[in-house]
This record gives sequence, structure tokens and C-alpha cells, in this order.
Amino acid sequence: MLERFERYPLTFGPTPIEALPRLSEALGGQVEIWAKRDDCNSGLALGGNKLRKLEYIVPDAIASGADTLVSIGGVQSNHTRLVAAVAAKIGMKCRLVQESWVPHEDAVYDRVGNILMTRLMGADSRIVADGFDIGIRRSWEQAIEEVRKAGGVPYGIPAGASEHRFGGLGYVGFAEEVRAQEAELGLRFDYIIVCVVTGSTQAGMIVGFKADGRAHRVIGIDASGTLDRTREQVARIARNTAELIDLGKEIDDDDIVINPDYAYPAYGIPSEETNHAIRLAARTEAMITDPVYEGKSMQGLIDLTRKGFFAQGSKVLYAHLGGVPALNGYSYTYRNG
Ligand code: 5PA
Repeated sequence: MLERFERYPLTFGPTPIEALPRLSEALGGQVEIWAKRDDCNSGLALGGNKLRKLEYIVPDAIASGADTLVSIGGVQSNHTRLVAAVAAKIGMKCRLVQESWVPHEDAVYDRVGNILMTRLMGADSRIVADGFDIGIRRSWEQAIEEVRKAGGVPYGIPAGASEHRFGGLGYVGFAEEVRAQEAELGLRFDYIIVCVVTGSTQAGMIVGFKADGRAHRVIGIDASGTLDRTREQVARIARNTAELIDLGKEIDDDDIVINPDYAYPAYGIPSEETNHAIRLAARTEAMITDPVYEGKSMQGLIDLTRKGFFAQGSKVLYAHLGGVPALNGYSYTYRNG
């Protein structure tokens, strides 16, 4: 479905799918839990889901004649870390707006993890006071303007690369990759669990799995806490992406499944249950998840399994999208494990 789109390789290739037998057992052993390890997808600054998206955006950035990538996220944004990585790798400059998305107090929050790596890679990263919002931001538009005024040639990449017209393509590719791996493994997954915030990861998967009738089996676990906006953004990106690739099928409202039950108390703040989920995945499978994104989708996976949401014998694929560096900003929370 993606042959006619140019891709600039930033990843190692298809990511591994592995069984999680000890986690499955800890949750009752009635459901088979597997993980697709997009957290291990690249040698660029620890990798993660953004690189799949950026592979389809970089050719356009290079063709535009730009010399500076301009993007936006929170202080501990994984996305801005990976835009900084890509800029370093392709020899461009990088200007980042880091908004104060998370009302979180930790002495080293703005010095460790993602932002530390971002600075190491030479990005011009500036923290601003604005709060959480997944949409197109004034501060980002201003940064683009500033680069231009200073004589640079900016290329703008919005939050999570989601509102970019090619932002959904990477995760269409994920679905194609899963289908090929299913053929090799001789199985078929009944559900895919994915964390959703700015939307293009889930939107791409919905389009990719629509092709084999499984769009509604992609269960988005909201971590934004702003469900209506996220849902609207996922729907719009999915429909635009379906049109872009000539899918030949309409994305229906029923294809978009987002569960809002695990985003509490707020974006970037883990609940007790999130922390329990992070510990369980770590102690059964040594699979590390973070308090902002994957810990919440892990919480959803655990709770839905325990509640019997997945029929006995189901095979559930947890998409691990990365995000571990942010854990360092929560060192006090996990000081005793
Ligand atoms: C992010 C996003 P989407 O934004 O595509 O819905 O993906 C959600 C998501 N898991 C899931 C991890 C590890 C993520 O980093 N991160 C954002 C960031 O700035 O890092 C875009 C919000």
C-alpha cells in the first residue's frame, strides 16, 4: 500500500514480535499476550514510534531544501528527542519548543531522560510555559517564523508528527509488517493494544488493519485525558491517510475504538494502577514501560484482560512504542521500585 511513497530508512527493519508468557500467566493464563517491540526499532537515540512516522516525512523535508527541523512537544517529549536525532543524522539543525505539558514536580525533570539526550544531540531546545494541547500551536508557528527571520530554511513537524500529511503512513507499514510476521508465525492476532495521544500511530494502524477487516480490533488506550480531541484527530488522520494511499475503503466511526478509562488523573501523571502495571511488566518480562504513555496502555491491557474483555484463547498484541527515557524524570516516584 505504501510502494509509491518515498521512505528514508531510520530503523533497523521489521521489529520483533515476542510472546510474553509470564505476563500472560500472571493475568490468568486465558489470553496469550504478545508484544511488538517498536521500542527497540533503531540505533538513533534509543528509537521509538516516531521514527516510523519520520521515515516518510524526511524525504519531503530534504526535498524542500530545508536546513532546520522545527518541532514541538512537552519537556520530556519522546517525539522531540527523535526529531533532534533525525536532524543530527541527516545533517540539519533542529529548533524545538518544549511546552510545560505535565504538572509534575521532580528536581531533575528538565535535565534527564529525553531532554538530556535532545540537548546532547545539539538541538536548540527551549522550554516555554504553555500547558498540554495536541493541536497546532502558536509557539511552534512562531519558532518556524524565527528560524526564517534568522536566515534559515525551516521544515515544520507538528506534535507527534501527527498533523503532517504523511504522519499516518508509518503505522500503515506497521500493519503490513504484522501481517507478514503472522504468516511466518502461523497465527493471527485478535486485538492490538496501542497507546494514543496525538493520534497518527493509531490512525495509521486503523488504516493498515482496515485492509484485512481488523480496524476495530485496534484498541487505542487514551493517555491524553482529552478524549474528544484525540478521537477527532485520530478519525481525521485515519480518513486523510486512507485517501492518501487510495485504500478504496471508507473508515467508519466504528473502526475507531478508543478507551478513555486509564488516562486519569492527567496526561503525564501515573495513577497507582499505572504504577502497578509498570511494575508487573517489569517483574514478569523485564519489559520496561513509562508513566506517561506505555504504562497507561499496559494498565489498559492488564485491566481489560482481568475483566474478561478478550475471549478465552485470544491472542493480543501489545504495541510497545518506546518512551522509557522519561522514567528518569520520575525517579522519586520509583525510588523504592
Ligand atoms: C507517544 C507520543 P501518538 O502521539 O501517535 O498518538 O502516540 C502516542 C505515544 N507512546 C505513545 C509513546 C512512547 C509516545 O511517545 N508522544 C508524543 C511526544 O511528544 O513524545 C507525541 C506526544
